[in-house]
Amino acid sequence: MNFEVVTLFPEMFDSPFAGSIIGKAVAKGLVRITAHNLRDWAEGRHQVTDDTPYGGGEGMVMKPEPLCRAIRSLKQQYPAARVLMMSPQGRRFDQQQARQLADEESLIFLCGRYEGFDERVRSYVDAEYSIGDFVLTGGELPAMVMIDAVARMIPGVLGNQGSAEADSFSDGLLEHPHYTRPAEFEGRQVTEVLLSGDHARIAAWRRSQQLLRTLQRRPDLLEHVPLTEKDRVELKRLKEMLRHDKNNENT
Ligand code: 4GT
Repeated sequence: MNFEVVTLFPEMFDSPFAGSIIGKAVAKGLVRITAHNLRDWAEGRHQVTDDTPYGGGEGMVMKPEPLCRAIRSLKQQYPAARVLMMSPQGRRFDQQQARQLADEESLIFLCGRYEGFDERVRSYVDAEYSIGDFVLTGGELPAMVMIDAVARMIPGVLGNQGSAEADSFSDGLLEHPHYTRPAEFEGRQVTEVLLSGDHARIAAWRRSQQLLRTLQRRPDLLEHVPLTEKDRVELKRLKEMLRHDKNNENT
């Protein structure tokens, strides 16, 4: 899969994907990440990419011509590519979209700086994405976040395919807790279930822990997840357990 990034700071993309799992996927040829300098598509001796806003006001606006030339040139090279604009006004990026975008052959990321893009660039864009309700100084970090989340969903990128399937959100629930050796750490024992070797019991415990975690930390997620009848029974038991714990808090 090709990730083409248009940015004023291409060097920002060097180290984040150098080592690590994504770096290995690049080495294996599963993923290609190319950062392009927007300046290369700017005109004149000074290769200006920004200008003052019409109507006045603070800051600078990214000129439309260099961005549109960049899009045209990259689309010529990758005709199937989807053009994604990084923007706090975009639709919220989530795991479901990471999975969907991983099916694409090529993605073009537009990273803004200053006050953002001239509005007319938006008509050359397929989708606008935000990674959360906060403002950053540029779209580069959001693009890196999206590239990491999408790339790890490509078959073969993660060593074992099971870990992508077990991720938080992959089944709509948060992940169960993880433990490794030692079995006792600072007086705290790993639950006997995980040491039992009884795979059915371990699976049931983990599912219950997923439900409990999600109930305690992200109850909003429970409104959309498909739950089995067994899940519903367990969830009811967990809710009663929590209600009972709460009633005993003040006694
Ligand atoms: C936040 C996000 C984003 C920014 C986000 C244009 C100039 C936007 C700076 C850029 N901030 N981009 N994509 N929450 N800032 O995703």
